[in-house]
Amino acid sequence: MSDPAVDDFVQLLTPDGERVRHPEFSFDGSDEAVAGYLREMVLARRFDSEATALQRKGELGLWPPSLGQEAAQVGSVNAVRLPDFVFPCYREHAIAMHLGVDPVEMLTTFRGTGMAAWANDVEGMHSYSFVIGTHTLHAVGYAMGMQRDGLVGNADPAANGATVVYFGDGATSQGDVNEAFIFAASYTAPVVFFCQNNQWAISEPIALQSKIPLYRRASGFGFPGIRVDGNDVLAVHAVTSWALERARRGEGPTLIEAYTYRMGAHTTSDDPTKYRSNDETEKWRQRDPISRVQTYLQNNGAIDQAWLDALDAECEELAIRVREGCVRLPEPKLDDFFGYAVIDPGEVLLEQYDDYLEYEAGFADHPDAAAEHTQSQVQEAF
Ligand SMILES: Cc1ncc(C[n+]2csc(CCOP(=O)(O)OP(=O)(O)O)c2C)c(N)n1
Ligand SMILES: [Mg+2]
Repeated sequence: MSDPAVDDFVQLLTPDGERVRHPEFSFDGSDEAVAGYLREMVLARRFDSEATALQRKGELGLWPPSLGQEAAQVGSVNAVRLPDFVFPCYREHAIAMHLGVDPVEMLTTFRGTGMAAWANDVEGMHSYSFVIGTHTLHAVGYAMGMQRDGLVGNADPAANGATVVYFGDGATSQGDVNEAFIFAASYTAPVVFFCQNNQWAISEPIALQSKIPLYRRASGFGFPGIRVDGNDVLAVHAVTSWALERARRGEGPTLIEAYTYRMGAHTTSDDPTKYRSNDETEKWRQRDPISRVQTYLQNNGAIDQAWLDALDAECEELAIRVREGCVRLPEPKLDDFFGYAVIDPGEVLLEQYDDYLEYEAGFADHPDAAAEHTQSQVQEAF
């Protein structure tokens, strides 16, 4: 599908599943590796749809779907290896799964029963950032620490590392992100700024957010910017590998704009039909990141129906594990929301706490009252 707005992006696999050449970037991995990416993308999509359904059933307070962004996430994270360090935003479920996060553990954050401690169990990854843009500064600071620890520019490439920070198109309007760009440029920090331009920041379209293609902003800060077809897992892998190698060698930051689309709602609290057209969503459905990889692999005989059936069975197993695991998690506790927020609650917060207890007591005869109301607290806090 041609789109004049995106003529300048790097693409290696068309929406019809055809491999195409690019003058600067190529994907040299095997079809077996590509099949591995397809598997990760399909499993991540299944996890995402189960989590969305669990929120609808009242088991989670909130869920930010990753539907449509699987290639951007799987392609880029497959270019990461230790001692690289990843700073994700809140929608990076495929990335977390790739790095070894247990999906049920991840749900504790969205059920209000965990403090994202799951990220501590995974090497090379920070917990999700819910505050837009702040973690770009953390990623630059960590990258500068890597420089000082001698993890950049060594003759042995395996000894070198970099950080990758994931953020959205909307985040680029935050001061923090622009400050992170300046710091990274000034100190030649080994960081890859990976922007998933999914066209929307809740209900605000990219056209309002930026008057120029986002990747072009990098030149004003003094480092390369590249726009890649974010629904093409091969192109995303090629571009991210290039940027990471450059950073690890000590040549500084890169901004990658992965041009993609948020096919679902912003979160389960949002109704996208209020601000975008079905035509737009349909246009992007034609560019689905999963179907093109599957078509490519099937056309060249790298996978067959038996392979797809086995993946389907693996998805079913994952879905059952996620559903059963989620309902077995503890119920969220009101005290935790207040208790973990501040050390000294102060008069106003204590007053709010008392008001809330009184409000909740009004539902005492409803068996699900406590769970329902503490979950709505999570929603409000986001
Ligand atoms: C500092 C800050 N301001 C506002 C919000 C509320 N908020 C949550 S998500 C969001 C939009 C982010 O859009 P984008 O960066 O494009 O990421 P996407 O959700 O599309 O992945 C906003 C404004 C927030 N979490 N943090
Ligand atoms: Mg966005």
